[in-house]
This record gives sequence, structure tokens and C-alpha cells, in this order.
Amino acid sequence: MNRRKFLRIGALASPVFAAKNSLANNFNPITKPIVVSTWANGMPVNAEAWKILSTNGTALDAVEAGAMHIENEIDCCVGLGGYPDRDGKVTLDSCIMDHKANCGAVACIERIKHPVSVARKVMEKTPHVLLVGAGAQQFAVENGFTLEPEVLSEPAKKAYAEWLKKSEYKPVINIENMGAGKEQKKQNGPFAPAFFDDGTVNHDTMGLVALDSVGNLSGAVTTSGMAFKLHGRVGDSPIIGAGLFVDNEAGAATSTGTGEEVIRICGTHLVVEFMRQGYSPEMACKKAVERIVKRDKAKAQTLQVGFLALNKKGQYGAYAIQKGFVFSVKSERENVVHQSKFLI
Ligand code: SD4
Repeated sequence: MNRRKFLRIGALASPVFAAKNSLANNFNPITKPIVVSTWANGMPVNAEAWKILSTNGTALDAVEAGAMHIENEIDCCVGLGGYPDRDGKVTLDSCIMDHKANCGAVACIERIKHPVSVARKVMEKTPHVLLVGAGAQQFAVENGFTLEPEVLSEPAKKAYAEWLKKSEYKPVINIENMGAGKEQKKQNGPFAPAFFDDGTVNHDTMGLVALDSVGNLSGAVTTSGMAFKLHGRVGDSPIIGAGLFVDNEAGAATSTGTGEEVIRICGTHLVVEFMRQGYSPEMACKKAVERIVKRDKAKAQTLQVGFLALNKKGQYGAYAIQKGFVFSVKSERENVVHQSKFLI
């Protein structure tokens, strides 16, 4: 092979070429403001965030409002209505991060309705990033948050009673099988993904990232974590660089699924670094998913992890280990749920 030919092949194989190529192929055009959220129940979350983004509000306010919206749902999969740990306690994790890398988080907090707002207070009022457990709760109460009664939501009560029969901790493969698939298709118009029809929803996390009209990125995550986890277990969701990462030069990303696997690869930080190298959001998410699967292929068959990313231009993309990860997008031109591509 002559030297010129070798150089040409080398250039084709380089990440920079792959990145440019995949950006060019990205189906979603440059747009702002925009908000993207994990799962189909990201639709109402996006609607809340959009009220702020569409009136020239900040991405930071928008992601907090979106996360608060789902934390208010009393029999949903996030917030105090979520599933408990193996001791029957609902412990919540949340974080928030802005365009200047300011960030705050709470983990394993109990009886507080809006952990995302406590996370924002940690960011704005303390020199720290992460408060946990009783200390996080104490800080919340000192800052005017109400201690809610310690009761399980009806679905959580039922699921816990069922779980107690065997008391086996088995992380579920998080999927969202959209019920009424045809109806969704109608609503989503040309962007409609092919939804499943059995209506299964078995996840417990909301992650969202937004780009505001002045071009600043922010993100937030809120969750009750993996159902029936050990008391005190913390997943990826409140960990900056795992469940959420924002870098105003490159992009922002969030994750859902088995948090331990995301933490092991500093998942969202990795996704953002791939975007910095020039990869499209979808390719960046795919490369992070591949990193997890490559580490332990057999284990990956039993797991779900989904990444969702937004770059500085307002282009988004997602990738998951398994089928069944969906995400919601709201901008001037779209208000839809997309089905993520998957590796296995
Ligand atoms: C966790 N990543 O606690 C979360 C769980 C999740 O949909 O995303 N469930 O590990």
C-alpha cells in the first residue's frame, strides 16, 4: 500500500471523520430552545420546561420545573410515589447542573417531595455538591421544605407486598412499552416510533437536559432509584458525571437504567466527552453503551442502560443496551416521543 493510500484510510478511520460524518447524518437539525427527557412521561415534563424555555427563561429553571412536575405525581415511578427499598422506605436521589458547571445533589433523602429543588439549594447556598441521607433531609428542612408523611403510594404498596414474597433483588430491564401504540403514532405524527402495545412501564427515573434561547445548557435528574435496593444504596442519578453531566462547550447528557453500570464508566461524562470530540449525540451515546457491553457481554444481556444527549446546537440523540428505551423531545418544531436505538 502506498503512503498516500494509507493516509487516506487512516483519515477515514479516525474519530474526527466518523464524527463529522455522523453529525452530517443526524436527522434533527440545529434548534433552540429545546428540552429532551427520558421516557414517554417526559412529555408532560417537557411541557412544564417549555413554559419557561419558550418565554426566554433559563435552561436551569426549565429543568427544575420539569423535574418538579414529575415529583408531584403521587403514583408514578419517580418521587415519593416511587417504589421503596427492601426495608419499605422510599429514598430519593436527585441532581441539577448548569452551564457554568455549578451543580448540586442529594442522595438517599427521605420524606421530601422535591429533591431536585433541594439539590438546587445545595448548589446555590452551600460550598458542597452532594448531601446524603439524614444530613440532606436536615438541610432541606432548614431551608423550608416540609417533611412529608412516610406512606407508600398504592402501586408501591402493592408492588412491595408482592416483592416481599420472595425478597429477591433483581434489577429489572427498564423499558417503556407504550400502551395504545396506534394512538401514540397519531399524536406523534411523522416522527412516531413503533411502540409496543402492552403498556408496560417499569422504570423509576426522570432525566432531562435543555438548551435555552441564549444557548446555555442545563440538566436535572430525579429518581426513587432501583426498586427494592438495599437501604442506603445510591445509583447514578445524583452523581455528577454518571447520571448527569453538562458542559456548555460540548453538550449535556443524562442516563437511566442500572445505575451501577453507569457509575462504573462515568457514563454521562463519557458521552459529553465524545460529543466534544465531534461525535453526534446519538453516536456519543452509542459509544458509551458499547463501553458497558464490552466490559461484560453476558451481564449486559440482563441489564438496561439508556443515555440521552443534547449538543450545543440543539441536536439530540439516544442509545440503549436493550429495546424499550424511549425519550421525549420538545422544541418549536417537535413535541414527540422517539424510540431509542439499541445495541442488543
Ligand atoms: C438508578 N438509574 O437508581 C437509576 C434507576 C433508573 O429507570 O434509571 N430507573 O440506578
